[in-house]
Amino acid sequence: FVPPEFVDLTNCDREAIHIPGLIQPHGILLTLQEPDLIILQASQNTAEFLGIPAASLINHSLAQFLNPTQLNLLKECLNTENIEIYNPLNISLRISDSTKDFECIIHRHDGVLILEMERALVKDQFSALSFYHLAKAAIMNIKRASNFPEMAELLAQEVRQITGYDRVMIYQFEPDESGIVIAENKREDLEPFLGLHYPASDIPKQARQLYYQNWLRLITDINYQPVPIIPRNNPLTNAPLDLSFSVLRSVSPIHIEYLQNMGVGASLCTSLITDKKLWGLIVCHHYSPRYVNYEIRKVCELLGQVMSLEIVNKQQQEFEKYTEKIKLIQEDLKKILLDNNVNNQIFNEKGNSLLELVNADGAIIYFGDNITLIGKTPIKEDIQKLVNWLQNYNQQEIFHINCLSQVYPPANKIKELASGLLAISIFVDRIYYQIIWLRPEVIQTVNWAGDPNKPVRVEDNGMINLSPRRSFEMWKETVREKCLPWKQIEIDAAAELRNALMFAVLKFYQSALQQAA
Ligand code: BLA
Repeated sequence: FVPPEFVDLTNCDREAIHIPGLIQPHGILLTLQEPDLIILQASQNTAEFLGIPAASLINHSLAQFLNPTQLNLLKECLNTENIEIYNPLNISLRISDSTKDFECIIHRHDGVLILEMERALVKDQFSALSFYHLAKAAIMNIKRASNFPEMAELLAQEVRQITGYDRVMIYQFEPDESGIVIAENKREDLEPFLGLHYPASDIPKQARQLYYQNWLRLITDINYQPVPIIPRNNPLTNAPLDLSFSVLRSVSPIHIEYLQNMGVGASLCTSLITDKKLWGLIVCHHYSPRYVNYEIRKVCELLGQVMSLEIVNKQQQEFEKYTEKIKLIQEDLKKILLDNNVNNQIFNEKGNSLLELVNADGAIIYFGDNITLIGKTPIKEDIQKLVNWLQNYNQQEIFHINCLSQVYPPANKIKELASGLLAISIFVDRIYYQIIWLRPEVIQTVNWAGDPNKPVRVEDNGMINLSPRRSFEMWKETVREKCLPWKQIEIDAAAELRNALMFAVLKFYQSALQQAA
């Protein structure tokens, strides 16, 4: 793993974001050795919160700051297996003559007890309702949705109402780990991000892995000064303290720069996890610093978890609906094939259905030497060359590819219409019967979030600046001359149409033979 100071674009996904050695300054972090609660490490901002410098706390027991009732409460909680269920613990520390109230969030990791304390706030309008009431009302509202897009919209709306953030987005990952904002609820004057597409590198692999394990993170003030933990290493492991499950973990400086470029002041982000996979995120942005207490964060996390289950259900339903639609189209096309003589005008009335069957933008019907074009296709001359190439070099019954230029270089000239293709072929009596579906380059089909005309900033020392713009440039490279991948259901639909075509062709030959005899 690479420490933040050595991160560049080539090793961005290896930045060790779980061991920054730093926390955000809106709370303090202590690591304790059980059972005597000896303080092993402390964040350097303890003086500000407790009036005692971090160095003076180390090797002392936390117990001296707790009255017997509080100490018993903490010990009782530490005796249970799942200590997290007690979070947040309301703890009052006795320091000199005064007491200080904290919301204390505890978990065990790396062999130590990690205790994070945030100032207990006087309840504001957002936290006046209990966890239970907030969550219940939101879930009831979201469940009213009659379809999946509506559900995502209601989720964004509820989360915004509960958190008071300026913008709440539901961000869904694509199979290539790039992502789309599929729902948004925002302050009216803000520019919308709905429908925009972002490259996978904006949320690198290790971050996605961490968000799969830990459902929630908060940045209360983008312009914060990170606070070091001393000593940096966990004395029990002699390695940097693992903050994967910490609530105060300091965020990657690259991501901070990203948010600064977006003009964001605070962010809150909850995972959506389905089928053991990070499906998406609920991303909240505020345009000035914003703190929400642990309870509100937990409501968001719970909504994320409930939604994750609902997403699986709804997606299954949508998938079944889609399968049903394809089936109907398929039946229709099969009937045409079986009721008519095979010729390349056969689908003339059903061009759209033929495209919809596999979600393509263009199609070529090549029966014998006749070509019929449907939808968006290159000019005939380019098509003839493509068909020749297919017949000479690619005689598979079903062939699909999402980067045609990799195997057929002249495709780079027609990438706007044919970056990828799906083809079914039948070869009978020296005659080809082919249907070839085409898809355009993905870059033409997505609504990406970047201005391609803006130059990439280059630093004085020649290093390329790490910015969202630059990551977009990188993403464009990864999708160059590629179409969206063909889904299995689409390939299967094509295969089934090939069976029907085969049947129709054979029937045609059989009757011709019978007539001849
Ligand atoms: C993290 N990047 C993130 C997160 C989001 C995004 C949502 C999760 C953390 C959070 O905000 O709380 C990206 N934010 C977006 C996107 C939208 C948005 C796409 O609002 C769309 C509207 N980021 C880069 C590049 C690198 C990078 C080039 O653009 C690396 C070279 C890194 N992003 C990066 C890292 C994290 C991150 C390291 C993890 C931050 C952390 O948790 O420490």
